[in-house]
Amino acid sequence: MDKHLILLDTDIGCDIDDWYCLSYLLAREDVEILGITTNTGNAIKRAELADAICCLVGKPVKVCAGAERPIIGETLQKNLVASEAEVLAEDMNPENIIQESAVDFMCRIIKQNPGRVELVSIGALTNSARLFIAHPETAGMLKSMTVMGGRFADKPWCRTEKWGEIEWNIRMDPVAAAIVFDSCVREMIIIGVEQSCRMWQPAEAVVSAMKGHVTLEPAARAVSGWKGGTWFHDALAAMALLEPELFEWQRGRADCEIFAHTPGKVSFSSDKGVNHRLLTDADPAVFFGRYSETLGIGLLYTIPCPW
Ligand SMILES: [Ca+2]
Repeated sequence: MDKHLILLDTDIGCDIDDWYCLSYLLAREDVEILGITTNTGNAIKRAELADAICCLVGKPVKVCAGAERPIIGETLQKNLVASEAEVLAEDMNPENIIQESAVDFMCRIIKQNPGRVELVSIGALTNSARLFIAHPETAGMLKSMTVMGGRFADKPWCRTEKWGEIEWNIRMDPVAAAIVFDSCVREMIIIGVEQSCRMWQPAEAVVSAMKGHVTLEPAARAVSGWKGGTWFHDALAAMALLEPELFEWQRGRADCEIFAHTPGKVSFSSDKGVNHRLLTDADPAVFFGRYSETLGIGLLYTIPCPW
């Protein structure tokens, strides 16, 4: 069986769903993570956290710290500290982090595996956009790129007052998003927040279900004091890539505005002949069922997201 060769670009460290996503990828027998890059504030600490999580399951992965700031302007990321890293402070080993620019690191991995690498972006798109600027040929050498980002539709469960008009990952670097959506990646897989925000569970259910799991129990420690609940946006993105048959899709083209008064506003035009694919329906019961089965935990979908 040919494994999925994944290159993961993440802002792990201050929103727990990156940790849920990485745990899902590590649990899949059909996945080999070729490398991890990090982005947004304190990227080095985020890299150390990602490395520590991989080491917990005995699957060390090459990890490299990437861009902390967007391509243009200052970062909007207020939480510059990767606070979740404190949970694994004793497991961190800064010497494991690859001392190379994230762009060179990504380029090398893609060129060593032409046509086979699946780039999964679950944070700001800065590293990917910088890669495509410096080495335009790498976009066409990817097997696919998965983007967790954008808000493409109004849904009763994804109201503007809660989620804003511009989704977080795109807001972190709208110019990078425009470059990525405009690139010549062969298969662009897009998960908007209007679907991912449905993947929510109360914190107490998560803490209870994750008890005893090698990578998820420390994640549960990080969320144990949280009021309300916890989202699984990034884990949905990984599952949508690896198990697309579980979900509904539409082909078309995604775009990101950068010159309008709302930079970061995205749109999607339906077109069967275009190589962008947007997730249009994801059932939370199906998602949590598969997530629990893959991780061997008892996390069941109990109540819908109250937002
Ligand atoms: Ca993320």
